[in-house]
Amino acid sequence: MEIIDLRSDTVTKPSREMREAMLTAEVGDDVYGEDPTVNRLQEQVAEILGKEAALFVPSGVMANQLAIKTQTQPGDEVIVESDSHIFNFETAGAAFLSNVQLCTVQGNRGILQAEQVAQAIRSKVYYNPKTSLVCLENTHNKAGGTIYPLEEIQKIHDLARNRKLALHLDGARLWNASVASGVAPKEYARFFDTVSVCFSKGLGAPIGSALTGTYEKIESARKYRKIFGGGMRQAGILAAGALFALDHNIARLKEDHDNAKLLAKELSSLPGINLDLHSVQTNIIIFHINGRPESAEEFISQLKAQGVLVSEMGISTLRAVTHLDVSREQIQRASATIKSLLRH
Ligand code: TLP
Repeated sequence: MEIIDLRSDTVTKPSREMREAMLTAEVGDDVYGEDPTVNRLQEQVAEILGKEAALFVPSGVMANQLAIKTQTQPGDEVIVESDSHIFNFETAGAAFLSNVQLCTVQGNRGILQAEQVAQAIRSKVYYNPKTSLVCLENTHNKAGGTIYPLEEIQKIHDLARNRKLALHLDGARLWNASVASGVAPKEYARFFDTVSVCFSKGLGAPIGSALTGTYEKIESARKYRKIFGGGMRQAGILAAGALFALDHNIARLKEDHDNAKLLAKELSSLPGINLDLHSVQTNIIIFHINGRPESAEEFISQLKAQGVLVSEMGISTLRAVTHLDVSREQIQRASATIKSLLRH
């Protein structure tokens, strides 16, 4: 049976061409800073994001956690959106690794307004935690791949500057935001002190993320990367996959966005499914089932038996993600499978 895997855009496998680029990569020991391919990737990413420096890391979680570690002190507080990846899916890493507490603020489709952030900043009384960092997520995963409006980012940036807070962007899917909105990654990145980006989601590389920022912050992150166990040796093999992804797989994200819209439209017309079409702005579809099947878990196992994989995001909430390993035709087939399942 053919499997159509819509659980995440992380499930893609490197293409033959990407593997060839990895096979022929020039390598060296990156702990000594001597891997030419890693260095090239870091320079290229810094350039794309308009930052002084970039650090190649094994995962998106490590990039976010390094951003928190380098911009807080133990006992500080970090403002994040309630549905953010940092709060929900990073195994309490901020508490574990940086000894900080997270202050969650509920956004609208994952988007925070500057006034909400302003209200969450602690006043400077000695018994209050010190607010030191604000983290935004663009696109916002759990909200359904929503895009941050640039004007709101600018307002949050101005607020952060006035209140002397650092601002980090979890840009695991910044590439998607950029392709869908037409706003260059640099344009988003200029409002943030640090930005993380990922090569192993929509871009299809097997491994790797990067954290970008000033020389000073990235040097500090390099030290913590080593402490966290992320100092890699001949990582140029991986960096070559990421470079290939940057060169070949950004513009094509539009296909994933078109496929997501097609699937979302089909799903939203089905009785028994609730879906906010306005939130489907990139490659993620969050939808809710009401009544039958009774739970997301049951729906997932019924769909799996038909060869369609989606993921659970709550008791009755599911997520489907489009990516470079699913074609339009497969999207149509997945949609037909879901339709027939709901009819029975
Ligand atoms: N997201 C994964 C799961 O962890 C939910 C997925 O399948 O979408 N930031 C954002 C916005 C993410 O969506 C993810 C991964 C990460 C960071 C972490 O990246 P990795 O998995 O590389 O550590």
